[in-house]
Amino acid sequence: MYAWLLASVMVLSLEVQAGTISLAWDDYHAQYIGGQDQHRFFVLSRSDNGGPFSQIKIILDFDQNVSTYDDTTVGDLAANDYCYTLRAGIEVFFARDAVMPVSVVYVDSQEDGSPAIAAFDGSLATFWHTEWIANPPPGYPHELQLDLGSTRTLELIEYYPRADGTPNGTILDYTFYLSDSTASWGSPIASGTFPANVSPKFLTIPQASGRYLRLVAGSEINGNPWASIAELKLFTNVVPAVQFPDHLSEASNIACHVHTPPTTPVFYSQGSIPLPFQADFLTGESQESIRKHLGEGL
Ligand SMILES: [Ca+2]
Repeated sequence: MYAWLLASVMVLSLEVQAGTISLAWDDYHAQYIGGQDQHRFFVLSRSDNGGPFSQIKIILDFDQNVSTYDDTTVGDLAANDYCYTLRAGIEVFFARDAVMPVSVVYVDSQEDGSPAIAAFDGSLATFWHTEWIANPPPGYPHELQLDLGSTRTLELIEYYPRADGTPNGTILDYTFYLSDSTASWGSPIASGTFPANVSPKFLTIPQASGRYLRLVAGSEINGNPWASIAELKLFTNVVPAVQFPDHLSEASNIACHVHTPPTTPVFYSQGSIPLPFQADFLTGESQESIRKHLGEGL
């Protein structure tokens, strides 16, 4: 197995694992696009066995600095070649389908008047709040489990903190699980730390499906013992409206898996301009094959 990469706008690299090609990139340049109401995304395209590049995935980023993607749709890696290229763009708005929870499976704590169902009743004016009248109130971790009614694929979770001007209960550390069984949650689909403010939070979910959604909240933004959610909005079939900044209008990175590697490093140029790619060669493939892939990739 072997990989090479060509870097300009974003460095793109890959590693081959069993049945999967794992891509990673440095999105340093992409950090300069987007704004308060505009979010980054990446368009990943793939060429199979020297064929034309076609889009295989739009990877939503928001402000999460997403920099990896596992392509599990590849065939036999010992017999096929794959090349990838990645573009960065700005999301302006989305087409997307809402996934509506149907019931609460479990909540560890809820105050009278602020039940867990208020976290998905469609109103930002109502919210789930853990008990706060009790002395002392129950502390973290707090947990919420929702039934989506059937096995669903989630691509996007939006967390809206309280909209009434108080930050009380706004979750800082989070872990989400999605499973068909509340007895076996598996690995988290998302885990991390939200920005410590009351702005809406956006989480992209790569290739996850299940009937039950579980949130384990680890802390509150001001260190208080409560958790609260005005709305937890869930979406699938998310398609951003694409907008490419001029300076990122062309993909100029490429990373390839070639099933029969070359024996020695080979360097190429396009016209008189040296190509800034580096190669890690393990065993033999012809220079013509590398040239072929490189030429078609550009
Ligand atoms: Ca609500």
